[in-house]
Amino acid sequence: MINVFTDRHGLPAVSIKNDLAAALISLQGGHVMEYVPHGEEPILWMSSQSYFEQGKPIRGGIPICWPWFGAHPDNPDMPAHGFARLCLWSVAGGKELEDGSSEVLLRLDKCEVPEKFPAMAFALQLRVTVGRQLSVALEIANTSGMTFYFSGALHTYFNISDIANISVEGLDGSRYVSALEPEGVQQGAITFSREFDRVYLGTDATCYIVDTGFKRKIKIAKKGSLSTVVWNPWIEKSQRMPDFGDEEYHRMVCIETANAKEDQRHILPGESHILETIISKESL
Ligand code: TA6
Repeated sequence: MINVFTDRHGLPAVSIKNDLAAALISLQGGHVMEYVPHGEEPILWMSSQSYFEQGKPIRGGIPICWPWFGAHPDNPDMPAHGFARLCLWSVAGGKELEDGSSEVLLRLDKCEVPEKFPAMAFALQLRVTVGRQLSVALEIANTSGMTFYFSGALHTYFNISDIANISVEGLDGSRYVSALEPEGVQQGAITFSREFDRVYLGTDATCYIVDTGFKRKIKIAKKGSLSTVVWNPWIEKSQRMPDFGDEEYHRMVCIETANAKEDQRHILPGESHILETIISKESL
């Protein structure tokens, strides 16, 4: 069942419930906020301090970072991670699929705060498929007469039992860059003992969050991406973020399906690019 309603924050939202899972999407930012396979711990994490206001990013779930990842390359006045997550999206369609999953289409054709952002002729569509797995596919169409360049990410926050109980597999041997440390090559699985913020490059690998506390693996496959961002803010950065509880870093990790850094993309007039993350749960 797919239901469009106004949520308790006064924002338009879409709830999805079927025999396999439940999900919740805010039209603020085209933002998948919740995904819960029946009988499972939630797969996505949401801060208890998140803003839920039009024009502000939601802290958790799957923020859409577009048309730039991180700080704007030229203009420090521009918001981090682009404007797609700040705008109000619209529902373009929804249907139940034969395998028991549900599909919702959202669209963003222009940003609601155009005076601040460069005129870009684009059409964004987000295809969200909820069932045994969660697929989120951002389709970027160039409706202008010129080639345009962009970077971005599906900046997914995952719900974990505790940062001490997890490791991340799939990036062994991948080169990374980071604002926190010199660039390097990943040795083995990733574990966490401090602020961690790496962009792995040249990788189309599927990643796994191995969580011994929840006795599960979360599988993160992807398409249209050769960069993966792994982030945990740890305590000092958590304390600096007003929409992030000081101790909440224990319960989350970001594994982001990206087109970041050297993996920025360009789209010729009339063409499009799809960035897709496919998330599922496996037993340990
Ligand atoms: O994806 C990692 C990152 O770029 C971190 O550096 C941190 O800034 C995080 O994104 C959150 O960014 P935000 O603008 O949502 O606070």
